[in-house]
Amino acid sequence: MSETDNLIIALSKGRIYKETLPLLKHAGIEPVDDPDTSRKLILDTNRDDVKLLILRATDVPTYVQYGAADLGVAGKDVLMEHGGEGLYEPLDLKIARCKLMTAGRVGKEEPSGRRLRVATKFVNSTRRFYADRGEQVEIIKLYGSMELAPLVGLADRIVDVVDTGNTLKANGLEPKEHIADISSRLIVNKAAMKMKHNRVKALIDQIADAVAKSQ
Ligand code: PRT
Ligand code: MG
Repeated sequence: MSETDNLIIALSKGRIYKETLPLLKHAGIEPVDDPDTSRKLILDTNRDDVKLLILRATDVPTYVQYGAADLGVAGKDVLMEHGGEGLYEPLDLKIARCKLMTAGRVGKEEPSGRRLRVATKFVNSTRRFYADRGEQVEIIKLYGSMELAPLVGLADRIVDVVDTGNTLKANGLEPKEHIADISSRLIVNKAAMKMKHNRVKALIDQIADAVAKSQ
């Protein structure tokens, strides 16, 4: 890894890509391929030495941790699950904002005589949240469509990110407890921060400037 190697930035498709693009543009980086129409997973940019990796949101911290990408953009929800090993988190980008919450069926009481069952893909954050409150719960790991679990009796509660709350409402659910405010963060591989310091530092400064101007 050296100052002359490519600078690789890991992103996920969808809202993070869309909201990161203007920040990168401010830093002089513009993709030449469009991830929505291209099947490429490595996108070229207007800068010969900068490439974008398009990944699943939950995989972004892993690629950056192992140095397969130098930098990345990931939701705090995803970072709290990952644990942050091998990463610096120098910047809150204040994009893709939402809240991590518990939710359950409207008006439904907590079960008596047994532990609360909580379905989620955020098992670490969920374990920590209930442990901090001294509550013993049973956590059921799901990979998607958490909203379904309380409707079919799989769980009493879910833990998920909520933005407008429309998805919960449409499924007869309501938010219960607030766990954390979420936004996306710029993350940097620890070795890249040293070995590619000039370009990484310049990029962080330019993106910080873009964030400040966007507020
Ligand atoms: O979709 P995929 O399975 O590929 O992965 P992902 O859901 O992790 O990726 P993506 O792109 O959907 O989300 C990336 C990041 O955006 C998340 O890690 C969050 O930090 C952030 N974010 C912000 C959100 C939302 N808002 C959001 N509303 N992520 C997901 N949602 C989903 C939520 O899970 C629920 O299904 O949208 C639905 C709720 O929206 P409301 O507006 O109805 O409340
Ligand atoms: Mg999604």
